[in-house]
Amino acid sequence: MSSIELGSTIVDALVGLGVTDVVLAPGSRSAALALAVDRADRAGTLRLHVRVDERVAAFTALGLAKGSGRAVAVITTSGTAVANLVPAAMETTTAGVPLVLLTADRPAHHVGTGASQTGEQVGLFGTSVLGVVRLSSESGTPEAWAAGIQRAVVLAEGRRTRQPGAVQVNVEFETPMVGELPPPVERPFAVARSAGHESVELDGRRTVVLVGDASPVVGAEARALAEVSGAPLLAEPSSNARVGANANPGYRHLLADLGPQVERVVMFGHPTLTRPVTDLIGRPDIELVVVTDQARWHDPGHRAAIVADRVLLADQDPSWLAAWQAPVEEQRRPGFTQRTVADEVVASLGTDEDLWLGSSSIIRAADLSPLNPNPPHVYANRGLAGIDGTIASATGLALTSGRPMTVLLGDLTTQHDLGALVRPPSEPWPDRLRVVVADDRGGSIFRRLEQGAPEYAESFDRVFLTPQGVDLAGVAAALGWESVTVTDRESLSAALRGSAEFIVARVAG
Ligand SMILES: Cc1ncc(C[n+]2csc(CCOP(=O)(O)OP(=O)(O)O)c2C)c(N)n1
Ligand SMILES: [Mg+2]
Repeated sequence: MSSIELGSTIVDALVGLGVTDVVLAPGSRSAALALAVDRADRAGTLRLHVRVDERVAAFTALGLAKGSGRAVAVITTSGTAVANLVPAAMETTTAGVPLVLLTADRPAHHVGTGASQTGEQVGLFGTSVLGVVRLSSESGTPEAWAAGIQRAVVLAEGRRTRQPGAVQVNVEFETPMVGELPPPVERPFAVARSAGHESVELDGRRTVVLVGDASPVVGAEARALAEVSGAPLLAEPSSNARVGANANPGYRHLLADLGPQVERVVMFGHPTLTRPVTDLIGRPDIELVVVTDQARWHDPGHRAAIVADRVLLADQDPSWLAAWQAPVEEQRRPGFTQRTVADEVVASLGTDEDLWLGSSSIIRAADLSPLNPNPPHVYANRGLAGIDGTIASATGLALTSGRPMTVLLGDLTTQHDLGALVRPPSEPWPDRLRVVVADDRGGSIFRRLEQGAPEYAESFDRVFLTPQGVDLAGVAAALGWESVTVTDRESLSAALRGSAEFIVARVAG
């Protein structure tokens, strides 16, 4: 990828999103953008305005945007030029006027080296912008760049937030900064709706309903859509949609055979758990429909064709659903494993209970566990999938739900949050909060990642696995929890039926 391709793609995307006016204050680092907007102006696809002073350029853009109600883009070179946009950014963000600040920059590795016209441009606008999008000619693809421009324009115009303002798009251009412009590309964009009441109608092409981490309300909505239309339901463990005849816990394995036949994915929530799912939603040949009523939408593969608050899906061919209902033959590791613990815990809970899953292997194990016909509400911190604060988060939820809460998590995840086991005296505390630790003595997820390969064996234990050997049951007992250690399925099952508040399951790593 090159700077001229990046400049050209940004301008194509602005045109595709309905931007009609661009103001340019010339410079060197922004050359690719300058050449691309000049061509678009000559072709009549947008109107270019050139000003020497960036502050004047930005206020001119403000006037254009205020008059038209549409986002106007301002292009600057790197260095102090960028800071000249601050006054107009302050005014537009406060007044609710849509502006896209395209600030050309050097590649990040030049910042702080004394390279010419190079300073910290990201963060410069502080609270004067609604958000920052970062693009670089050294990484990404034209699809990714165009998707970034789409997010910037949608945010600046407040299409989903109803709060217009300024958005910075900081664009790193590597040398050579000029070259032959590639032909303009027409880009169809996801129509990001804001009203939330209208539904988008989808035809009957072969569709799967994919549900990542989602609230019980969103999970129920996703399940209803799949069941009404007869579509397969691919539901992660914290989707709250993992139930009913359209869901199959073996969906991850079925994707290998049936994935290539998928023509459309209707996605709810935030899927994060497995590679086959990430690959599916990044595929160029499927139509990705993102259903969300939030301002931001998940689309890591930059493929969303539609972003909508609600959809109606035409009936699916019954043989399509039947193919996804086939039982899956699994190869399971023998012995007492994270999978055994996940299966037991998921099966032991009922509809009037809550389950909080820790990050790392345990939530992926639960992704293969048999469906519970009367499932609990399931929660997890999947925003950034940290192993921090898991027990404290579940405690907070249990304090509002008033329902019995079981937290199921790994040993390092538990150790990370030991402070949450201290019950503050005289403070409100959940009536029934129980912790189940799948203790395999270390971060065993890393065994299944790239760093688990034999060539890194010498460093593996120290810098990835970090086995701690903490007597977690002893620590919990010292803090007043009724704790027990179990080493097989039967004793775990008995402990789950009993009164233990802190169960350590010693599993194989
Ligand atoms: C706050 C935070 N620090 C580091 C990580 C990186 N990380 C992901 S999984 C993991 C190990 C978790 O170990 P454990 O809880 O024992 O689960 P296991 O891998 O054994 O299933 C670490 C350190 C993270 N996700 N979050
Ligand atoms: Mg572990």
